Amino acid sequence: MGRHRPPAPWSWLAIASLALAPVAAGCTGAGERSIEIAMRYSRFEPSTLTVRAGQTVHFTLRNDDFIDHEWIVGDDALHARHETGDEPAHGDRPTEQSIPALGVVTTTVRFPEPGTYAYICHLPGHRVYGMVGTLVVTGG
Ligand SMILES: [Cu+2]
Repeated sequence: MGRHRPPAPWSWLAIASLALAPVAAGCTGAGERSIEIAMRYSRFEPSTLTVRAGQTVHFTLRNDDFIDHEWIVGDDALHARHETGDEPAHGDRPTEQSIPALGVVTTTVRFPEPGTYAYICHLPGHRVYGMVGTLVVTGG
């Protein structure tokens, strides 16, 4: 029969997410954690997070804005490189993600060392505007 449903509004988001960031299979279990970070009005929510060293963290990065954003997590040296760099794309490093306007990207990261790291959007002007978060990795 000619039954035809209009595409659900979430379907293209799911497709974009799959295309951008294939996520590891099996996302629940001991030593694992899921965290969602929203990008809204060019701010990260939440802007502070604490995880345990060695924990496998599944991040869902949800961009609610009509402009693109980045989520790049690491130490000061890494951020200094991104601040001055001009990489057009971030390859497939799980700690460096581009999230298109209204898109959702998933990534899985393990932070082996305790420390205080930052997650920052390095698109022009976004860091200064306040697109900065703090990730504390506590001893396992
Ligand atoms: Cu941004």
